[in-house]
Amino acid sequence: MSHPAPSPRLVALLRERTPLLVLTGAGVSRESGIATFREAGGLWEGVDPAEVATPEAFARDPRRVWCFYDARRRQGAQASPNPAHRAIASLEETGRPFLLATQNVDGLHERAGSRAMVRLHGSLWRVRCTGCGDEWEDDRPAIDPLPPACACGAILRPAVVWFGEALPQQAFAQAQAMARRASLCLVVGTSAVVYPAAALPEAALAAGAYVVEINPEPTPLSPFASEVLAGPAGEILPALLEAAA
Ligand code: BV8
Ligand code: ZN
Repeated sequence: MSHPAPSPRLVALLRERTPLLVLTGAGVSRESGIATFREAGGLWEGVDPAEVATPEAFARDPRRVWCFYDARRRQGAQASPNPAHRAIASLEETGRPFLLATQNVDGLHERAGSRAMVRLHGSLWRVRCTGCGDEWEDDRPAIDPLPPACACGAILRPAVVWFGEALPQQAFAQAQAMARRASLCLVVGTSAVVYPAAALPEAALAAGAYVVEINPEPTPLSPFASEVLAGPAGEILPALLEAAA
């Protein structure tokens, strides 16, 4: 399938050693077989986010929320990083100032080797106690019984950021700082509707960055992007790196 060729400006910027910010959403894991949220067949089809991705939903019915996340853990455990994750991981090895800010909680960027990264919406593979506040890695593919309990007796929650909850302060501040200094910002696989993550490309544009959207579909960001490469990230990103090699 032919894809749009990157502009000479984008190829030149990729070859430079100037600061680069990459922002990703669920679309970057699509080619790993993980459902996105807002597309047809996505996670929000038939499931109201207010029922499974808010603190109120969890207080009302922790087991129902845990079933939603446990299903995603099972799917995530079966998935592997795809060429998009690997291309992004290779971008941080160029020695330029680099940050990956992901909205994804599936852990595939980490498994592809990304290190210079922040998780804006937490992790599917971490749990937090609603009682004593302890938080730790828990990579069991399936948790039984649900909801799991802490040694202190309180129930555990997924350590993800739900609607109405603040993003991890340090992670978001790091992403904002890079948005302000980046000369290039790649926005990959996000519908750009969830704030404050969706404000990062706007901040990068305002600071004069060249903002490139990589997504098969248009989003609210598309009209403002410096360049749009319409296509699947697993094909577009490797081709982009090859063009800039
Ligand atoms: C906050 C949990 C304040 C983790 C998620 C009214 C009431 C309440 C809140 C609000 C409101 N109005 C606005 C808000 C704020 C709200 C918000 O923005 N709502 C939107 C929906 C209107 N934001 C919040 O509540 C945030 N917190 O504001 O707190 C505050 C401040 C201080 C103190 C206290 C409180 C919290 C936001 C995080 C919410 N958590 N999920 C999880 O379960 O994963 S959101 C959910 O959407 C995911 O986290 C996901 O990361 C995020 C964004 O979705 P995308 O990743 O973009 O995925 P999507 O399916 O939408 O799009 C996929 C894209 O990929 C598509 O464009 C598709 O075309 C493309 N694609 C498909 N295939 C490919 C591809 N691209 C490339 N290659 C492919 N192959
Ligand atoms: Zn506890």
